[in-house]
Amino acid sequence: MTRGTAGGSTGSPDRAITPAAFDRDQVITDFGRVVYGVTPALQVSVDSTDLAQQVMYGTGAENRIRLTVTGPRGAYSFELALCLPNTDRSPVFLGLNFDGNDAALQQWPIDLLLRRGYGVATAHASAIEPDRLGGAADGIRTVLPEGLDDWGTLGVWAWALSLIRRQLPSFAHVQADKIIAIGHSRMGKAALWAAAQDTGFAAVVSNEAGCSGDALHRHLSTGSGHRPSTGSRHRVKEDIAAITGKFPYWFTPSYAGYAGRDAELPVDQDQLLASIAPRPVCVGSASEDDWADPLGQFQAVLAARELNEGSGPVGFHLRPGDHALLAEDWLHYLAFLDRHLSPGSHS
Ligand code: GTR
Repeated sequence: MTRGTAGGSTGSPDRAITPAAFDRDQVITDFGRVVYGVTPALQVSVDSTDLAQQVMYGTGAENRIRLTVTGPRGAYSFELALCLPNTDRSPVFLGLNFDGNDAALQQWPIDLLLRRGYGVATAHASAIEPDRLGGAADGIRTVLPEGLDDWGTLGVWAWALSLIRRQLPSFAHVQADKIIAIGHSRMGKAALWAAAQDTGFAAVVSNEAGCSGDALHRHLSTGSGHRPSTGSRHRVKEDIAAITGKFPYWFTPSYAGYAGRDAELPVDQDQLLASIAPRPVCVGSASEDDWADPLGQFQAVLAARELNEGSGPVGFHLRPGDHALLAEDWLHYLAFLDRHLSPGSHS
């Protein structure tokens, strides 16, 4: 099967591939090659240790677990927080957090999620690979084979999400085939990339992932003004130049080569969303969220629905307000997943 834009040969700002030309495997190969870095095939072993720190909620319990990943250059540990409702088996949201597990469990509406029959698993992204230039020298990569320098930190986080996803069924009451990748902003980018590559994720929720996540590149007019804002294009706060200027290490080095040439990228984010079908994808946005680019997100969702030809739901919600993952957002995601995760999956 061929794709209209593989290899970026057209360079047309208005290019979009047709459903007939859509090739999921090629899309994933291209995103690895050009955007996030190719995920290496890695042989690691994972052990879990119960840290015996249980907190009881009326609706369930929270446990802390140490995951130890052993690779060719040694062992590396990080903590996982796992909250499960008082049900036989439950679907579980799995997402990385910005500020540590304690902060995440305070910020996320755990009681609500448990009450609705969903579990939550989370780990601190920077405990896996520090979110800074040079962070690779202090994170999980230090126990993996040397020479993985073209692999972006978003790619490492996505790989870690898959690693945790595969570990979760070893804990009682986790419904193995109902693990949902979730993330806000940069963690949403990682969640999408994880779910695109790993079909073991049952669904993905991308909250305001924006540039290089869930917003289209091909319709934007960059803030630096090198392309006029005409037609369907609109100005955004963040484009490839901006994001690779601030966070070069999130991506494979060649991505920065598309700075100022966003529309020439051989892939676009609608293809990432469409590659997850038939599994459900839900995108959330906020009207004042300049980072996420609500219009670009909506355009990506519409284009993804066309590309996947209805083979899987791609949801969208827009709420008033700014860049954040709020209880209100979780309510939308619960409603979407109650509807689209296969029935009878949880009580
Ligand atoms: C910004 C970044 C955005 C988004 C955001 C966040 O600085 O440029 O793409 O990821 O951070 O993660 O909150």
